[in-house]
Amino acid sequence: MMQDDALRASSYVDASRLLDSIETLAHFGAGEDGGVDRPALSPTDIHARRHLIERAITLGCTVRTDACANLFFRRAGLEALPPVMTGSHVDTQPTGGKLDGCYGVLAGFECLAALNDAGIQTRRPLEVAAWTNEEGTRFQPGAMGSSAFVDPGLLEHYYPAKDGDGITLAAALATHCEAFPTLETRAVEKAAHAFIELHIEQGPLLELANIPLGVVKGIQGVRWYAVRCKGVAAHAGTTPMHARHDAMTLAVRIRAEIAALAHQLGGDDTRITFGRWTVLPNSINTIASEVTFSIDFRHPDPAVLGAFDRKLLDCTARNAVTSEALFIHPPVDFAPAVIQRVADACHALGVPSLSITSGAFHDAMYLAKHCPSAMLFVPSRGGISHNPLEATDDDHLVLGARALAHCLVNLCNEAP
Ligand code: HGY
Ligand code: MN
Ligand code: MN
Repeated sequence: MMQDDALRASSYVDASRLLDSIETLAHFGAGEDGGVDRPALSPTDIHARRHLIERAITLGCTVRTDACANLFFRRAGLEALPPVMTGSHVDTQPTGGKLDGCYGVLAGFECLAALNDAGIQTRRPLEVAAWTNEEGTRFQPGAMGSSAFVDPGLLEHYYPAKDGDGITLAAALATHCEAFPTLETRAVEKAAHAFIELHIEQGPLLELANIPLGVVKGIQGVRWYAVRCKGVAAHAGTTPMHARHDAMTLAVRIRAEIAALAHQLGGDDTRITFGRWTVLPNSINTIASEVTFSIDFRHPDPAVLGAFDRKLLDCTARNAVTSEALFIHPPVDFAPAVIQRVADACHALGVPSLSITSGAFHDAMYLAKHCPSAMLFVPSRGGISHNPLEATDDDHLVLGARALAHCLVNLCNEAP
């Protein structure tokens, strides 16, 4: 009977309802280039959250939040057992797409609607989460909401984090409270039964393999640093080249040294990015007095990540510049039993799947500390993400939601 419910739920996933919900959410922060710019806890994020809250209420869910403005949309179960959770994030990169994070939240909503349409009651509650500030572009580090859900003690360290306008996370959270004054707070409960995050792959592997679903066994490790290089401001026209202390010249040299040591340590699996540069005074005709650049280093091997930390410290000390760690997370292995549920769902739908390790980090990396967790991927067209051109074939989006529904129902009906 339970297995029928899993297949029935997946068959009630409504393609046009899911695809329409993706387009509707994308309106909040929509750019002319087809992308989305929805910074965490910004006015556009607040509007998007209000839309989700209203939709969840029409689906018969209870809606709650927590001290980090995570949103929890819960469908009651027949028994007061720990819930099965799914979901992702709805904040985006500045030049983001409409699927990164949003797809996982909206596919969770689609599963709620499919269960309602199918008249299926599950043993356990099913709870869809929208985690705050996963991207970490407005406030560092990334995955703030999910990490604070798993370890509430982190929040006091997050409160002073400032965005580019000097607004603190604490102030942004207060604005969220003002926007939703009657939202109930989710009580801190014991661990959920399981967590599954459905997400676009954001890379090329599924498309290259021509396989529509990815069974994600883990996530590689990540390091974010800020490196600050000092110089001396001086006149661009009068200062002889030999007399300059140009912070940009120093920064470019150190960037090259760090890139070389990363590739030496990490080989072909190295992923290093220097994505954010702040130049002072940032004037065409003044030699830079200070240049701060970011490092985003990823690798699946914890030994390589540790060696990178040490060599970076050595490099910055030798060059008399400073580095600040913004985000450190080791590689994560997901729970075999939940991975199996994901693989079973792909098999039940008669769809080939590929076992994959995620190159991107996700909220599931923290939920894996809270309860048995795993992820499910659908292909990204051209492997493109964090770009307005981010896209996934409609039939893959629908297939991912069907597989998610299948997993969730089976997990929701597992005995204590
Ligand atoms: O950066 C990441 O891996 C995620 O997409 N925020
Ligand atoms: Mn994401
Ligand atoms: Mn992202």
